[in-house]
Amino acid sequence: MQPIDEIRVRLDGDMQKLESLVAAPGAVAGAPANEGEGAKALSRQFEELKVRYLGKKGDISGLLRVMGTLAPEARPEYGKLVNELRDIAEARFAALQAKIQEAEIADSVSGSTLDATLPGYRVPLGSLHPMTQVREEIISFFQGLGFELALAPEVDNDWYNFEALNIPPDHPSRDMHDTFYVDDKVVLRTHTSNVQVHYMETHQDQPIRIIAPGFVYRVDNDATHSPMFQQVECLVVDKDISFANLKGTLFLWARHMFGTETTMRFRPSYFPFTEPSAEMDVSCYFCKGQGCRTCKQTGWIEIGGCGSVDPNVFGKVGWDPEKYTGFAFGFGIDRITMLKYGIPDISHLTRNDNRFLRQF
Ligand code: FA5
Repeated sequence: MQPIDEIRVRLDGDMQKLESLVAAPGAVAGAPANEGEGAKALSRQFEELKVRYLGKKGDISGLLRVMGTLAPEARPEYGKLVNELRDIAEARFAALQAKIQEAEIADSVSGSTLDATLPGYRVPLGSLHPMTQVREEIISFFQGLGFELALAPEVDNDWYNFEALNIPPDHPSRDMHDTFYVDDKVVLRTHTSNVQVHYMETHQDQPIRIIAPGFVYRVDNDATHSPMFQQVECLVVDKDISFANLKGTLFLWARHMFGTETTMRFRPSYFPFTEPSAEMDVSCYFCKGQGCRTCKQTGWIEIGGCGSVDPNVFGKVGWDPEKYTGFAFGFGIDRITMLKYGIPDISHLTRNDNRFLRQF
């Protein structure tokens, strides 16, 4: 065991020397005219010493290399002692390295004009846009019910935005006054319902449960209408899906979003891609259905459109309407945000005015 003891004693001596150098006042900074030299020299010495003992060709690895020359019965004990020595060396080097780093930091601060007690620069903290908060809340609610996130293009073919959704060529929503055309056949999508066609085309003959948020575009502009706004679409398709499933799902969501006192109603409506179709209203969030300015004294606020998937749409995307039924709905995220936070004009949402945004 002699070589082990010899290295242990030598290591102890070398480490003590270096440790006392590090502990000596001013050792790290070196001579004032030569600031930093002391720190560099110490680091260099530290590295050299570490390599000498712990490097691949260092003294401690060297001890292991001679293991093969020992009698087999002596090897386990020898290996144990070498490993112990290596652990001790590693711990001492790690502790010394931490001390050198601390001393370097202390040195760089002392004697300089830096006042470490001054407060730091305050980094202004932003927050998520209210529409983003509402969108995330809606998505996470539906994901909790097992809906999968899906997306569709904002610039899309006539087929996906209109034709496959059973919207005939003479439908008013196809008019230049309502829709932004890129060319005869390409439009900025006017609703997120295009996701229904994309998804059903690519996921044939299987149950579907998706939530699809996104931007949509219409030639619209007043206090509650914007030319670019966000919708969120849901589509559920399976065997035996009924209008009651739609109502149940929306009721759960409305109570989650607007509070447990919320009630809702369905008004008969018309969408070419759902049959029957309805507009969904929720009881006014502000007056609890009593009637106020926000709900135009009606006690109700319209959230969006919904209905059972029209069999013609199944036919257009190659599904069997005898086998599958489904429901879909599409809500305006801008409107829901206005409702939730009492925002009177939709343009506040896109003006980028910090006085407005800081409130969320
Ligand atoms: C639709 O867009 C249908 N695609 C919804 C749908 C999906 C029905 C699936 C059936 C099945 P509508 O045009 O009503 O429906 O728009 C839905 C919601 O978008 C409206 O209730 C409103 O909240 C919002 N919205 C519509 N136009 C604007 C606009 N210009 N600015 C802001 N929000 C709008």
